Amino acid sequence: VPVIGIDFGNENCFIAAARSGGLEVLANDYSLRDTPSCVAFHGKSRLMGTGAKSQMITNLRNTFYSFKRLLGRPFEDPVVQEELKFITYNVQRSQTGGVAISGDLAGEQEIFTIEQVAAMLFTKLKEIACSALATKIADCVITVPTFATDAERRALLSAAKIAGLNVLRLLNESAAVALCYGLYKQELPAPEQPPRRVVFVDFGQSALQASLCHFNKGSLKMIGYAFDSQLGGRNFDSIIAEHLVGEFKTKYRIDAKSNKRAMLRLLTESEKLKKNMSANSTQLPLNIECFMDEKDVSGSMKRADFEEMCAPLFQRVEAVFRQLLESTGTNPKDIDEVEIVGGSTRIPAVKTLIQNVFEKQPCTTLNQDEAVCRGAALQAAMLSPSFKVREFNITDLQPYPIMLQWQDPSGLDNGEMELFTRFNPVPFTKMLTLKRKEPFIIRASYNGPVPYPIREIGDFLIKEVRPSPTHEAQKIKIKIKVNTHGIFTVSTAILHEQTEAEAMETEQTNGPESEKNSTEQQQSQEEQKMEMEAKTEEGKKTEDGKKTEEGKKMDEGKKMVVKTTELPIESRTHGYSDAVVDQYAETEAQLIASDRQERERQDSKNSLEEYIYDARNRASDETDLEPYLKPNDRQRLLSKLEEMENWLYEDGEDCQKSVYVQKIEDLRKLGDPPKDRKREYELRPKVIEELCAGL
Ligand code: ATP
Ligand code: K
Ligand code: MG
Repeated sequence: VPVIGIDFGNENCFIAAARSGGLEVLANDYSLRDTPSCVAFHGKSRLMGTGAKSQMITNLRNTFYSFKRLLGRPFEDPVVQEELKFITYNVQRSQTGGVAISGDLAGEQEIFTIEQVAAMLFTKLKEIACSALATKIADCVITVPTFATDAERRALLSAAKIAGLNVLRLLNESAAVALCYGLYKQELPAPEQPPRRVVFVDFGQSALQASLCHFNKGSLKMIGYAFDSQLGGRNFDSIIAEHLVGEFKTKYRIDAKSNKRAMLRLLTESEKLKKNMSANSTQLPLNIECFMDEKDVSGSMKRADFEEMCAPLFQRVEAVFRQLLESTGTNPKDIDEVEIVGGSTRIPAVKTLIQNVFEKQPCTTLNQDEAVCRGAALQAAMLSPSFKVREFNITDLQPYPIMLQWQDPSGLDNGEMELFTRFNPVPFTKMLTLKRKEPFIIRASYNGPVPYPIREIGDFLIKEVRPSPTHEAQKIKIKIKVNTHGIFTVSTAILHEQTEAEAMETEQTNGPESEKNSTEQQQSQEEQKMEMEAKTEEGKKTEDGKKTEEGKKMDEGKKMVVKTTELPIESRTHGYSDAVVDQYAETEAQLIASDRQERERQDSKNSLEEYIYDARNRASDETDLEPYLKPNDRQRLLSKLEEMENWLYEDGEDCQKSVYVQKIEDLRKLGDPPKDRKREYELRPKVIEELCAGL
């Protein structure tokens, strides 16, 4: 069974498949390897990918794009408000406070959450993979920006689930690139030798990410991430466009900003100009016909002007590179190589900055556009039981420290600690031990600024906690993890109760704890575990690396045992409940069905149209069917065809599939007999033909 890796970009998606033959980047229904992250409503059906992008300029209100960065965000988020500047479709606050879009679908004004829109794109990506591989596909790895927070990761997972994808792992984009490098690079240092130290720079359409990774044979270890989540190729396009808006104002007395369509065209042309400037340093033209007020406009620019205009952006690029060095305590001399991916690393000034900061020429060992999806497909293959991939160990990390706070209803033992530091490996599990008599809440939040308006990750209510028979607080061991998707969870809470025992002196387990442990280990062998005991009496925190064996600690002869019980946990996190995701999945399935219905309807309408043209041409062709029709029959057929054609453009414009099928049947009664006669004649054995000729 093939598995796929999806690079979900803000501008373009790429899909790679792993199958027995190896790794392959898939082409879509337009034979293109990049599929625009674009969804549109067009009449009765949806268009996704290339089809959606190509009709965008004539269907602005119903074409949805640039939604990757809106997933999981509250509508009031300044980032969302900022994104709205790039957007020409209608956006509103969703019922749950997130982002929703509205558009015309089949004559109705429909509202969908932004996660549903992303799911529509995933439906398309899934279809592309299914048709390219000629089999059903569900298992995949999807990449996510390294800086994506818990809420955004949950939203992305929901979107994939709505589209019926089974996400084996949300993989950080930089980790995907690193994995791609690690598996293809020959001659990596042996495990006991100093690692090969590689910086990866991914500069896409909406964000800049840099990472430092250490490689040995068979393993990679992420050391640090730095990024500017609000700086991408589109920011350069905007600066060029802004400049031209100013020029057009004085030159043509046109205010381009007053017209959304004009602005979008200007941005598109500015992007083209930007790409041309990457290859040429001479003065380059920009022309747009019939731009506004029926005026043609033109402008020009050269690379030096562009670099001057965009200097503030280049400073931000440099800041990210320097931050990577600083946060990882790395000297440029300690870096062996810098690899670049993402479309915006093609800008010459970005390469110069890399050279300046890291003191080496950037390399393009990897395919700049496809490294992310290839890495994702490799990870998918590694996680799928149907593949045997060379043993390769990935230690990824998460870029933000996570703080835990827990309250004591009595108010005496409130506490907090930074449970996960910045650059803590992922996935990672920690054990926290608390003493409690009654249910309590653990709150997780990011301990420092994140590119998301809310620092809280979630509240986790540990239920059914009870005091000991002697009314004392009891030990509760809580398993906390940042899972393989980079999502924070409180996975189990075990109450350790001392009880008097009759005969047994061993530890009893009520909950399925031990079982769970082993399955978890199977799931991620690289997962690291650490235990810690948290005590907050007198404000002290102590960490304890060893597991205390309860049974042995008991005084001998007292016949006390520890009974463990798994406690229910109520998680309140960002994102949708399973029930809502299921409901959205149902809606998506209905939309897929109605798209298919509409496609079939259109197909049968087209068949009728074709039949009419074909029959008319052939009936009038003396080298074809004309000799096989009596003049009266021919006249009848032609007028029937004309009648049908008129019907098609009037009442027949918009009918059910069955109506067109019936009309074709009706036409056939008149149109097929001459065809049959001709065929019969041509197939008639030569002998008979000769016989006839002799008569
Ligand atoms: P993101 O990673 O931000 O989600 P993405 O993965 O869709 O976005 P990419 O496909 O890596 O983005 O890059 C697209 C960006 O690269 C666009 O802004 C595009 O203008 C820019 N780009 C592509 N080619 C060139 C070039 N030759 N010179 C300058 N910029 C380029
Ligand atoms: K991409
Ligand atoms: Mg990208």
